[in-house]
Amino acid sequence: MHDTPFVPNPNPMRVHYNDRVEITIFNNNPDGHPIHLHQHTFQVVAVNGERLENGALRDTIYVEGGCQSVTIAFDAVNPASTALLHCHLGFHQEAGMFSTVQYVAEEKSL
Ligand SMILES: [Cu+2]
Repeated sequence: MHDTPFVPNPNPMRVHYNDRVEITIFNNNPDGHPIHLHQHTFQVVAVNGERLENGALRDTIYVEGGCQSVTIAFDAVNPASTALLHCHLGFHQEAGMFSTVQYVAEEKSL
């Protein structure tokens, strides 16, 4: 099934070690997408812009179709490798729903 070789993402999301990272995933498609982040546990902190008090801890979140959004937050504490962020449906992945989170070493500008 996965004959396509891994191609490094030319435009990864860049994070610094110990950052608290928030990502909002918008789904303007009619299909839902199970979005999976490797090597981190994230918290669901908002659904459709509504902040949650104690959102679930997950490594995959189903983002429903029809202009729904989910915001996840995670601590960037696993710099061992590039973390993959992608839809878990293979045919969506192969169509391009695939990104990466890359740790960068530079000091943050204050
Ligand atoms: Cu998908």
